[in-house]
Amino acid sequence: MYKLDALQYPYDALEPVIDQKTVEVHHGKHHQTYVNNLNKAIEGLDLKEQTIEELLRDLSQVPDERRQAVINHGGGHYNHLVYWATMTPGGAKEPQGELAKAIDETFGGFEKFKEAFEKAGAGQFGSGWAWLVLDKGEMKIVQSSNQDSPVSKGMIPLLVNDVWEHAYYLKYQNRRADYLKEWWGLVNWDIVADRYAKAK
Ligand code: MN3
Repeated sequence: MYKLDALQYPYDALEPVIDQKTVEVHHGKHHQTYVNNLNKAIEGLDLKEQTIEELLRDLSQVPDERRQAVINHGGGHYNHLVYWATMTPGGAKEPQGELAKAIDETFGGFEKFKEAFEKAGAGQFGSGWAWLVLDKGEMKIVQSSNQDSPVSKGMIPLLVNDVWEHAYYLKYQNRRADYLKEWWGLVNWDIVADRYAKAK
């Protein structure tokens, strides 16, 4: 059984970039529903106790007829955990140290990185995610559709933005690009740096 922990911050903590109502529904309803449906998807299976990340890293543990449900709802659980974690209020407002160096070397600077990341988010057709990942040690921006998670492809997520409409629609309606731009104000780069240090 997986369970959804409370956020590390109150529902209004991401204001004004993401309004309280959106966070309330996104965490309390959408995310909670993924957890509930994940538990239904694995009900009765003889799986070892493991984190959701470990489960998604090795989907061969899941029988064929349940696998897509675990990808959808397990991905829905895990992807949101990364999303909430990297938006924790406080922390550095831009990358520092080793992380900053890697971003500069890979993307030609922080501004260029942001541009490429926003492009990935805006260019994701329909529902999905924009990610900064390490793929076999190489830093990359990738997209994923629906609740597909890069961990199932062996990548290590460092940062993610949710571009499903439920993440921004109440405040931004069809203006996904504005949400992507404003969202930088929420990223806690200390947490991303920590993830990077652990991933290396
Ligand atoms: Mn979402």
